[in-house]
Amino acid sequence: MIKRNSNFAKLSSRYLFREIENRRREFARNHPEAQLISLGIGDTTEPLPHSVTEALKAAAHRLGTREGYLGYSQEQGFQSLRKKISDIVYQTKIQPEEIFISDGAKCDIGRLQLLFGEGLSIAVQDPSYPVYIDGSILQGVKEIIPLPCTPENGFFPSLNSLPRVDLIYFCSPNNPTGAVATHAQLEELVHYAKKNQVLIIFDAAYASFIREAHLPRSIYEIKGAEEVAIETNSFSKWVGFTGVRLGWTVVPERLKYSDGTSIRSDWERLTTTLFNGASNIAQYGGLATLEIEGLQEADKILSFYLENAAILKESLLSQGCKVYGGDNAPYLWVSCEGTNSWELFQSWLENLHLVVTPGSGFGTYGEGFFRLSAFNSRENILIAKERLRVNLKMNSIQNYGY
Ligand code: PGU
Repeated sequence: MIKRNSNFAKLSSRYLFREIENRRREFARNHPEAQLISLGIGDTTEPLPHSVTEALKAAAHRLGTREGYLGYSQEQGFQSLRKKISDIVYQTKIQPEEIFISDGAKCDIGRLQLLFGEGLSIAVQDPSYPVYIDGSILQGVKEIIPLPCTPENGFFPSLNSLPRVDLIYFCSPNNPTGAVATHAQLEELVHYAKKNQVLIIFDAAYASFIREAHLPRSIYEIKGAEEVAIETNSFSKWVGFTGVRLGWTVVPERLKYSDGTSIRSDWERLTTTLFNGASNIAQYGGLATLEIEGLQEADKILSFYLENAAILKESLLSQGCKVYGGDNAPYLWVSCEGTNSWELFQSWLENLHLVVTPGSGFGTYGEGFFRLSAFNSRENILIAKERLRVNLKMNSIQNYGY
């Protein structure tokens, strides 16, 4: 029979969020009375904006008519959607031809890993979104170098001592720390990449949460980034499309391999071969999001999640916890004061009936922290706040470990 891909043996047995879901389900099965609140996986909870739902409905309806039926369309996505993203997200700095519409950032990260193939040395922020590392292991990279991101370095890694790598993953606003890189920090990153001829994969999936105007929402706000960076982004968190599925990746024309050939043309070759385009219904939803009404409605929902983050942050700070993030991102990164993060996870599940994400699931430097997601109803956030108030008053965070 066929041999197993040996890279699977290098992965932990379950993907982080599957492991959390399994533990949550098991607890719920044994304690059906428990009112569990999930502050774990970053999954949107609020209904879609009205104007977007109307566009989705109309698109679905058109598919049921002879004149409006659409089959496969352009693999790169509707020209109208790429043009709108170019205008609104990138103020025309990025051309529609450089934008590839997809079924989400996670899927594009996987395809990028396929594009660059095996044998690479990569560097990854630690802690970081686990897909960068798990996917790289499957891809067969040679070496993974962690870039520690801690409160001490303001969650921005030191690049000085980094050995030669081919590729750096960088996520801002960051999952899980909620930190947003400043303009000066991204300049340092781009400068480093240019000087050392390193490619950056920049994940901007949470860019729409940035509220402080001076903070960059795209790597392409940095001069020269088109020569060193690919950017991936998504409608998932922006407008609640985690289930609808729509995202995009920018591969600039000016981005070249070491032999001077075009990375964009290989990306086009790969996506036309292995991807048949994002759902056309979802793309109409994307177009509606980019209209004035859609942008305003989406923004209200984003502000709502940020208010949730502020409520939780304020509550934890008032209990004396060390809390980071949450101001321009939907995640809080909380110190568990020396407690093992999986033990804290289990203890909060059993005692507080709150599901969190243990920091070590995001990397070695995530140990000693946990992540709280602000994606939830206000009602649940207030219940969670009350549970934290009552329980943390009686017990320090440490006492929730075993
Ligand atoms: N990039 C980052 C940095 C993310 O945190 C997530 C989702 C994605 C991409 C996925 O974007 P899509 O466009 O929806 O594909 N992270 C969530 C969900 C967990 C997961 O496995 O994707 C989280 O809780 O971290």
